[in-house]
Amino acid sequence: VVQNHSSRVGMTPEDLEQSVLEHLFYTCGKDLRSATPLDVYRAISHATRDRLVHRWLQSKRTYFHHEAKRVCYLSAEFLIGRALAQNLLNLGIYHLAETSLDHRGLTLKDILEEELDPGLGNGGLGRLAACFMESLATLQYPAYGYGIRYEFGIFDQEIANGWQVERGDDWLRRGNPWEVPRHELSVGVNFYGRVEARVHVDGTKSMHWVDTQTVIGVPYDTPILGYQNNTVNTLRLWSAKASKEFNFSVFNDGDYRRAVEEKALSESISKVLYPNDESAEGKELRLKQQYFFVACSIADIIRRHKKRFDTLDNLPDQIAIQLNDTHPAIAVAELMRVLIDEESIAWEKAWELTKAATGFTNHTLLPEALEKWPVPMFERLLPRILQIIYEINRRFLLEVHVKWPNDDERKRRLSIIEEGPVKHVRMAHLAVVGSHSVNGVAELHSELVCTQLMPDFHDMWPQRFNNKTNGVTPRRWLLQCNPDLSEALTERISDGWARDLSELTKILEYKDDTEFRAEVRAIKRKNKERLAKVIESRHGFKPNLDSIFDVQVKRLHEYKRQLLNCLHIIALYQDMKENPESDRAPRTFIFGGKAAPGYMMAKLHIKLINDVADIINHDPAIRDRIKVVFLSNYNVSLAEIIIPGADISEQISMAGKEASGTGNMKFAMNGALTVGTLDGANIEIREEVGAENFFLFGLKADEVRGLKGSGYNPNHYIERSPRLRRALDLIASGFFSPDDPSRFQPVVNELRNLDTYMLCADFDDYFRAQFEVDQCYRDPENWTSKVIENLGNIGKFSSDRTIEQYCKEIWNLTPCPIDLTE
Ligand code: 26M
Repeated sequence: VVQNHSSRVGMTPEDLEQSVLEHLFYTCGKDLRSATPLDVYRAISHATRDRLVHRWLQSKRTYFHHEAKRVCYLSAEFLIGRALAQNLLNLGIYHLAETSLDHRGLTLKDILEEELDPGLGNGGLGRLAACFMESLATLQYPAYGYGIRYEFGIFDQEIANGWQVERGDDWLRRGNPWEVPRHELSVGVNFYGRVEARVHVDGTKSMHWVDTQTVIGVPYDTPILGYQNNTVNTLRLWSAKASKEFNFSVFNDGDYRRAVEEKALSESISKVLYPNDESAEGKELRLKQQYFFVACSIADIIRRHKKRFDTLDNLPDQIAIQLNDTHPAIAVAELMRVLIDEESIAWEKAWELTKAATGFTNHTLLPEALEKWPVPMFERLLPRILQIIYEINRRFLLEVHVKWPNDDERKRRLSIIEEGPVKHVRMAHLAVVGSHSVNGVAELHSELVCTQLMPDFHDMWPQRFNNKTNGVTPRRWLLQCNPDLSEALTERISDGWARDLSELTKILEYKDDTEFRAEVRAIKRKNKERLAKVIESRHGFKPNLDSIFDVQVKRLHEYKRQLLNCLHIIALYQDMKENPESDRAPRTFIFGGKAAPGYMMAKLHIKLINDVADIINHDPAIRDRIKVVFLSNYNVSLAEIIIPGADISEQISMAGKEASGTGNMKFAMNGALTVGTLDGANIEIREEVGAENFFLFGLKADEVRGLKGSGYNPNHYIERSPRLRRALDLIASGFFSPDDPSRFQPVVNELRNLDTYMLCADFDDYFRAQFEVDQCYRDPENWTSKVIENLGNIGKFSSDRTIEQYCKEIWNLTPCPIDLTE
């Protein structure tokens, strides 16, 4: 029975109010008088979820009946952010909910704050997966997201005495109204054990992975709704449960304590997200996590396929599997294992199916981020998978041999197995060999994947490599986070931009419209006010709304160069102290971002920023011409407040290191101007918005490479830049750390001796670009016209465009609209 006509899912104000009251009563066990804001949040969420259910079922039915090809997006991270506001907007009942609550003296904005932000990702890669899921639903493509239901997401960051302190993120403590467990679809996953070869009477041989320890994967489904359509796709996250049989046997041995211990050990697999971005540690639990969610997902994919078809021959016509970085790359071997060991398909056929189904996206060029697993560990944990990888490699190296006979050096470079005192499995190699498509995430990055990261693979299969420049969803990153700007746009160019962001070019017509310009400025001021209130509540002072809000929010990493930003602040401070009359625009420097807990240098950079803030913010000579704020616990919901309030977006990575960046896009979409290097997607953003509307500085990627090659010496630059020298000397003198004058020696030493990320080479040009920002800001009309040029030309960076390209050029998907009356 289709439920779309019942009042339980009706869209009138009366229906919605009725549903919320019923959930308050029956789901929360409360009446209006005793309801807390959390109860109201839960009731509204359930009422909203009810309105997704029939769309969800109808989406699944439609995909099944139409035999529509789907994409399975495998990702260890989905940084989805809060769900309620987004679902209300996509359902088209946000304002309805707002007015309903209003009538009862409640504010929707406050209720939304009750939702805990699911932090199931580290940063860009996880957030990209979330934007992709939203775009896929909006464009009506059949899609499943597969990942891990971490019990603890990315840690909560507190700042104590200027240092980062980590706290566990118990994001499920208030329950989660958005997920539905599907116990009946649980999957068993094997670990350890050994492989037995059995020879059959007909002479054939089969392999059996035996004496294994089984862990159960329980799927939890979250609905992903498209923007004002009926498509609801599924994000399926796996949670680890100890298996019964395994427990029983131990219980029967009478060792109760051990039984409980081993149960806890099994369930630790999905316990916590690893908080390292861009650095891979060879930890066994991490490999367990990867195989766990991949094996569950592959089993689920095969089960669903077999329910509809009696053959696996058409698997690649029905599903596309996309690997979000190498974290799920083991899927290549696992799919081979299932096809060969469980479905008795011959190797050649299985390999053809696997390659045709699989695509791989690379997100980083940093060598320390490339995943490789020690063979001994791999063999103990996943003996059958290792065998299959060896066979994949043997056949692959044979192919290399045919193409380049007697080139052992090339074979060594290409091999999936890295030789050495301990052999390692190179996951990126496995992913490239097992895929029909390999893509980078911005033009420059994709180019560097071919020429620097994997030149031998590119030599071998040039057609396999392609680019898909990242994008972000305009529903969350404009419509939801910036309602005033959204309304101003819609008033001028109607509401089509939210589905087709290229329509933003229509706003360029209003570039010289004084009224629109004034409105753009007023909106920015209001968003700065909103941000200023957050700063005031946490830091006890309210930033000057006339100052430039200069923002760098992203994970802390040396290559992203928060330290360069900090050096600029120190230099500006010294200039002002020396020349108190110097007439520069007041600025509020805002930082946010988490450092990996074991990344000592990044943590020291946080401390430096906070110590610099402490001195400068309290220097009476500076008054409020410079303020520095490090906002703790940067996450998706904080980004939704910070980004619309920014005047300047800092995108200052060393050229060639930031694969794409996606924050850069969000800022430009919200009326900030970029100070940036020619790195990642910055290059394409500048191309789109125009060089005159972008503050460019710094070395280019090939210049960085050239300098590195010819022996880079930071002292060469330090000697020539009095400003830089003075800033470094000030840090080294202990001026910012009087309680521990040598605290920042490691920072200064790194810059003077190595300067791995070439801050010294870029410093003077950065300072110059920042001076131009200053000059420009003094001319509000000029500034505003640059802001509008950015807005009007940012359409390319919608994840809808990115997803259309994946669908056409890699996945071969066609839209499958959902008709509720069918
Ligand atoms: C690896 C091993 C163990 C634990 C964690 C990891 C790991 C986790 C996340 C490694 C890398 C991770 O993320 C990398 C990442 O976020 N890359 C960013 O991807 C974005 C989306 O494509 C790009 O915009 C960014 O430039 C890129 O840095």
